[in-house]
Amino acid sequence: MPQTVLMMGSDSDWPTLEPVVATLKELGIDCAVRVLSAHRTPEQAREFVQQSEKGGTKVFLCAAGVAAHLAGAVAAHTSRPVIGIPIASGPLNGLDALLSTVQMPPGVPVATVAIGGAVNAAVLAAQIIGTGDAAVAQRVADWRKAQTQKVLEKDRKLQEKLK
Ligand code: RP5
Repeated sequence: MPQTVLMMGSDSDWPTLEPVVATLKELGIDCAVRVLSAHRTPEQAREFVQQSEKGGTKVFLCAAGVAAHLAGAVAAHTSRPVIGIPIASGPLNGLDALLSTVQMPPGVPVATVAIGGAVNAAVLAAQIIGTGDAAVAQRVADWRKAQTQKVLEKDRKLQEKLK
């Protein structure tokens, strides 16, 4: 089993989530990707979570839109960290999914990123794994340094244009 799994409520969520997999890849972390819904395939979702946990998956990333219960349902079945990604897929543009994902009862946390926060979900997963893996922690630190350099370069180019 890979170190992380990304579960999404529908394949219609995938375009928002491609950066999760791309960012995890940049950070050298493998990821299984599944379409499994808290409402439409509850038994299969539970089985997959339990198998993944047994297989050694360290972090679950769960994305859903509208009445977004996937991350919470997954958190109910594992004591591994769960990161929730609310998707802007309905008429409320993700505010419904944000509140459905973040408002967990005490004792069953879901670390919820911003609506559509795919990159942060991947970086957070890497940071969690990095607490027990020095190579991953180093790759996260390097990735953040590269991000800083990109911003400084953008600023430099803008200053050139404004001269
Ligand atoms: C949610 O309902 C999914 O995560 C998706 O964001 C939304 C719409 O799903 P589809 O009707 O496109 O399958 O459960």
